[in-house]
Amino acid sequence: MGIVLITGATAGFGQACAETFAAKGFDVIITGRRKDRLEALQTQLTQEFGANVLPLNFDVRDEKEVAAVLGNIPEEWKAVDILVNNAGLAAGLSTIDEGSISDWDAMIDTNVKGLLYVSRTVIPWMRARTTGHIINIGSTAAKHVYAKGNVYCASKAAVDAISQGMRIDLLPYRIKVTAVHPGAAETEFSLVRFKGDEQKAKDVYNGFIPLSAQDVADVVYYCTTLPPHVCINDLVVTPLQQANAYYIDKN
Ligand code: NDP
Ligand code: 8X3
Repeated sequence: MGIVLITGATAGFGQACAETFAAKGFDVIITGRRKDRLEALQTQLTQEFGANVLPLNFDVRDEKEVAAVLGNIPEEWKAVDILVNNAGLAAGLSTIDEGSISDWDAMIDTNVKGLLYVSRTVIPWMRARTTGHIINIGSTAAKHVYAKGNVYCASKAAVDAISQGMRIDLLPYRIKVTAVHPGAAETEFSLVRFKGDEQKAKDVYNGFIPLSAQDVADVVYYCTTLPPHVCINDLVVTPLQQANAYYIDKN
C-alpha cells in the first residue's frame, strides 16, 4: 500500500490514524515524545495488523533532533507516500494580556515550527519521487478566532496559510496538500490544554457529542483514497452540534 508517517501518534488523532492506516496495509512511521507509548503502539500494530512499524522518538520543536532522527532513517523508509503533520497542542486558555509566554512558545514552536521542520525533511524525499500527499491537521480555530484562543488560533491560522503555500510550491512535483480542520474532538487535547485538570477537560465536551479521534482518522484516510488527479485542498469537519469554532449548540 505504501508508507505513511504520522507525527504525534502516541495519543488522539495520530494514534487513531496509525491504527487506521495500519489496518489498511500501510507501513507506518509513528512519532512522539513518549517512548513507552510508541513501543506499545508498535507492538499493537504489529500484532493486530501485521504492520511494519518504525517508531521514532523525538520532539518536533527540536530542529536538530528532527534532522538527526528523522533525517537518518533507513533509505527504504524514506519512500514516504503520506505525511500526516498532526503533532500539536493548545496550552492554556487566557486573554492576551494574561497569557503565559511559555505557553505561547510551546504552541508556536510545536504547531508551526515543528510542522515546518518535519516537512522540510520529508518533502525532498517526495519531490525526488514526484509523488506524495501531505495532510496538515489545522483546526476550526484556523478559520475563526474564539475568546481566549488568541495564540492557539493564530498557530492554526499559520498551518492554514502554510498549507496553501505548500500546495502552490509543490504542484510541479505532483505532491498533494490537504489541510484537515477538525472541530471539538475528545482526545487528550483538553487535558493537555488545562495541564492535567481532568474535570476542566471533561467539561469542555458537556452538552454535545464531540468528534472522536477515530472520526477524524476516518476523514484523514478518506482524503488519501481519491484518484491521483483529485485533491481535497481544505476540509472542515465538526460535530453536528458545532457550527464554527465559537458556536456549539449545547441544548
Ligand atoms: P492529543 O493531545 O490527544 O495528541 C497530541 C499528539 O501530539 C500526541 O501524540 C503528542 O505526543 C504529540 N505532540 C505534542 N507535542 C509534541 C512535540 N513537541 N513533539 C512531538 N510530538 C508532540 O491531541 P489531539 O489528537 O486532539 O491533537 C492532534 C492535533 O489535532 C493537534 O495539532 C491539535 O492542535 C489538533 N486539533 C485537535 C482538536 C481537538 O479538539 N482535539 C481539534 C482540531 C485540531 P507526545 O506527547 O508523546 O509527544
Ligand atoms: C482544537 C479545538 O475548539 O479548542 O483545535 O479550537 S478548539
